[in-house]
Amino acid sequence: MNRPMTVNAALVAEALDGLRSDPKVLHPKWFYDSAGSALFERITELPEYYPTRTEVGILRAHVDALARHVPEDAALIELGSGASTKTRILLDALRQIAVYVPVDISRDFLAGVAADLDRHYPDLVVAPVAGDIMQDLPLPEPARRRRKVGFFPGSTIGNLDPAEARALLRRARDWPYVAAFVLGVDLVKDRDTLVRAYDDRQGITAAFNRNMLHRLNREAGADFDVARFDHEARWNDDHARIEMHLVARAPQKVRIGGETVCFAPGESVRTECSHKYTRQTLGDLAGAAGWRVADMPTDEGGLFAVAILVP
Ligand code: AVJ
Repeated sequence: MNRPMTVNAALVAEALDGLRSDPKVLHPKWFYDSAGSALFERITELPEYYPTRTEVGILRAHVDALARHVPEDAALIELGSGASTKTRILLDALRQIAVYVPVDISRDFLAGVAADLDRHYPDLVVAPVAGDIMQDLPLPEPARRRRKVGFFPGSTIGNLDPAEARALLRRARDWPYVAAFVLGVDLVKDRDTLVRAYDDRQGITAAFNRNMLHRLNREAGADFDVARFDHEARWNDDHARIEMHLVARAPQKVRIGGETVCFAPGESVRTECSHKYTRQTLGDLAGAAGWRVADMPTDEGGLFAVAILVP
């Protein structure tokens, strides 16, 4: 007999809230179960998805420009650290970093990353913090009295709406002894390049998007007929963002949390926004949070930028 499923109550509540809103939305944080995280790793290697490889290239080519803004004996605080792959570019080049604070929602994942970093960087103090980067998290003791540099790569700030992005940068600006903030941002460019980056030919991004509905079926007791939802990546010019949608091909009645959610034919649920910036809009965002853009190196193609913000 199948074990009764343990329902993820937070997921049920938040999903119902989003599915009752108009337009229907779901939060992108729910993408990242183990299946979703594995699909995202595959996305980063897709030919159409340029951000990851482009940002790594910029970090490698401009690490000296970064070094000028990292004080001696600094604490590097990374938001949404994940596998800390890009961080190693900084840790290898910037010997002045004495403390590394990876902040991530997954406690288990952090433990693995911290243990691995301890082995590779014996002189580095690694002080992981498990938590939601949208909350005001307490900084660990080894970082408190040190000069701090924030690191938020990947253009993950693009997932936040402007008010949330401003609030996150403002919280970092209020860190005691903050010296700089290194921020990966995807830049506004031609619509086709942007849409292709979120709707690849192999359908990996479509599978990543649909996995959200599989997760709701697995963990929230929903009964989405996932195959009857089409993946769509749309450029929203008014908000300068790519939106990922799952579009109902036919009328759908979905049971979740003891309620019924109805989709009309063609109706979508928006699962993610990825805001894109220009030098001007990034400068406006940084300025509104108390920062100044000291430098903003890009790749030769001008696809992506690493903004170095200073107080
Ligand atoms: C990890 C949030 C930066 O917005 O580009 C990739 C996630 N979504 N392909 C992004 C994502 C579809 C990615 N971030």
